[in-house]
Amino acid sequence: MLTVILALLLKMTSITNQPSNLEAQLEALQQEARGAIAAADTLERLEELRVGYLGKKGQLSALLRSMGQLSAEERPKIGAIANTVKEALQSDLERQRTTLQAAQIQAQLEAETLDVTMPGVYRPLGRVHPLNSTIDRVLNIFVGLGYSVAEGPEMETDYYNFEALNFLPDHPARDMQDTLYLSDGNLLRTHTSTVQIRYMEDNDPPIRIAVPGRVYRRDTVDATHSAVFHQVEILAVDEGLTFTDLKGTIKVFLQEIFGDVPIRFRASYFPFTEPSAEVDVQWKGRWLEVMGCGMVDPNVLKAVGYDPEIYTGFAAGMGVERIAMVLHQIDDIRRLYTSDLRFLQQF
Ligand code: 2U9
Repeated sequence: MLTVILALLLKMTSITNQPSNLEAQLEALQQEARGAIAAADTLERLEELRVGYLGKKGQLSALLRSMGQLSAEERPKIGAIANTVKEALQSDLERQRTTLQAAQIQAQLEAETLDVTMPGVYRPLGRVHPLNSTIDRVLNIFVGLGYSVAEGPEMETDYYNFEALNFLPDHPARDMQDTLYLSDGNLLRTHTSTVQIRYMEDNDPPIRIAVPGRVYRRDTVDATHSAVFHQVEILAVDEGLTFTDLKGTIKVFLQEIFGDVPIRFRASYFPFTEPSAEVDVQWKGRWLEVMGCGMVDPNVLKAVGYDPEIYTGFAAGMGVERIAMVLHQIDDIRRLYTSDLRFLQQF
């Protein structure tokens, strides 16, 4: 029995070692590999095939290893055939790689094609809000007169909003404006005059500043009142400034805004100015109040360390909403805050 098995094993090994058999295996390998290479549809698959057939641990190397058992005359012959197979497969792989790469580039080009005939994306054109365009116009006029623009915080202390501006603790003017107080004792500024105080603390005269900003009051909202609105205030402090300088400045400003319209000054009262006035313009046949003004009270100058014996100042303030409403015949202040495009597109 053992002899039979041994004889069989010997026969099998001798068969595999026979040159004709190796030649046939090489032939079969070549056929199979060429078919697989031609069928490869991705570069990754092609690389897998290259490693599988021609790699160090590939099928061709495995066949070549068994060449050791061939006779000395047979070895070069089979070696030459193996080389031909190797070269054939290499050239097949190279050709298929070129084909697949070209297809990949073509697919990429097609995917990235830009259709210049497609309609564009519609983006509605924005425009400047009438409140902002009014602020811009007002500031531009004062910048043209030599003023700088200054800004400051909306949350303030009692000192900057009232005390430094000559509102005494029991001053009736404190009741004139209902203030929004915060739980920590701070408040939301009721006017932008707080910024002028801060500016004067930090700068020596002469000064000329225009201050735009949001202000807060405890007001019931209606067609002409809002709890939050915008002001622009101006302040000039120098040696020898008079009420005449104030009147001239305001006249130039109002003419720039409203054109050549009649203006009038009416005596008024503010804690921070003395004397004080309100200013009206005649607009479409009616007198309309558009701003307030006055000579800075000496107590305010003293509070920031300016000597009122040397310096005088004038100041003025306006509500931006009011100016915009008069200019554009807007009947309700709330239209300025509701972002209704039918309203906004008119500007
Ligand atoms: C300092 C000193 C004085 C600013 C002034 C007015 C008069 C005024 C109102 C117009 C309409 C406020 O928005 S409104 O309700 N303003 O009438 N404002 S004088 O005076 C100042 C400012 C700062 C240091």
